[in-house]
Amino acid sequence: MKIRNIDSFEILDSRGTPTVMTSIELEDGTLEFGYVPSGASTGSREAIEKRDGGSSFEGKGVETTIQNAKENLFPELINTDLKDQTEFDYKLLELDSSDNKENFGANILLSLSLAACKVSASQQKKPLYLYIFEISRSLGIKTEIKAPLPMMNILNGGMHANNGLDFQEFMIQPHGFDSFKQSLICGVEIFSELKQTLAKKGFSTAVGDEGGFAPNINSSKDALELISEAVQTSGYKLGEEVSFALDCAATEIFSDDGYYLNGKKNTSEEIISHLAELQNNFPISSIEDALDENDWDGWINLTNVLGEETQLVGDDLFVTNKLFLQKGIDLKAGNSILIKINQIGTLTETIETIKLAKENNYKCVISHRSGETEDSFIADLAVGTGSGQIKTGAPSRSDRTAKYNRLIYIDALENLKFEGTR
Ligand code: 2PG
Ligand code: MG
Repeated sequence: MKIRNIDSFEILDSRGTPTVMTSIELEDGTLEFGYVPSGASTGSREAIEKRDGGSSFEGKGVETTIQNAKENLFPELINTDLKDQTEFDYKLLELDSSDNKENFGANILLSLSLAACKVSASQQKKPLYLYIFEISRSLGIKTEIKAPLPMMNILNGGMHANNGLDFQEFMIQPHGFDSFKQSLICGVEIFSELKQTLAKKGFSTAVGDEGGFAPNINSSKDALELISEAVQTSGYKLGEEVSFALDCAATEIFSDDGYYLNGKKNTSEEIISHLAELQNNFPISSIEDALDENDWDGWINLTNVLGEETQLVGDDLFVTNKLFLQKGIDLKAGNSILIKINQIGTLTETIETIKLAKENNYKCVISHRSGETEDSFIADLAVGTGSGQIKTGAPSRSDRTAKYNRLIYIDALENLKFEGTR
């Protein structure tokens, strides 16, 4: 069906930073919106998020970026036939025609790509996750719809909090359950028990960017001890029902000469030993960005040492880009990938990367950004691509719970298969 109109708006993300929302209206009046998230600890190879510079919003405004798209991009799309997501996304790439989407900005392109997907699903009266499932199948992913295992970031550090924790995310994976809902309930109960544990010890229970607590502590061991205590007091079995997942976001602690933990310099071998030691003391099932985005040799070593037992997730390393994922596959660096739609900038490319991962037995974790919106697209993406895991923050703050709530709804409708056990 033909596109009747496209419009874009400068809105705010969960940190109050401007972002893009774009509407696409079809000839029959069907109207949907694409919302774009934004990261704080970004990989240098991510598709370009275009901002205006200047003085308003400390240079982070997107009004001029939107104006440019209205004048030079939208007229090329209005009145064209929106038949197929892949065709539409490839057209966006052709019209942008730059290497990393710097011409119009990945934020503009993603807002269009998501709006196109949502408006097509609505027009065809299909639930979004089923429409995404169809696209996935058409791109060759052999999958079924299923509920993802939540990876809940209940204790925040790094760039997402102003405490002394060098690692960015301390997550729980409630994997020992038969359904998504039971797994979620376990996560919620541990989160609320953690609040009591922190309060009893005199720590702040204020939350960081992803809804997790941000107590003023400065060691990973202390963080994991506090969470272990909360797991045990809430009656769940550590290791059997719930494991830990870390996002070290190591690109942020790396500078030319090494990795800095509490001001002390470490080599990549020392970081690997540190993680191995943490793993001897705590049930850590998954580690994301253990090393810097350019430390490929370190990643190969890490994968040799920990990869047999541990999910090693590349975020800044792969930036949801199949070229870097292919490099990782060839080098045997990591064994899993974080999937962030705005790192690559179109839905088609996102799904192509998921396909490459699945074909090479790399696990996929669909992920939010630390700057989110109320949109829950990634919940449908996780179900529709059968990706198996989702990372979308603590069960706190609507920008995070919107995704969990959408999953609760889809699960209730579809009685989704849930592969909780790792
Ligand atoms: C990450 C993300 C999301 P940001 O590093 O994995 O948790 O953070 O969006 O700031 O890059
Ligand atoms: Mg990360």
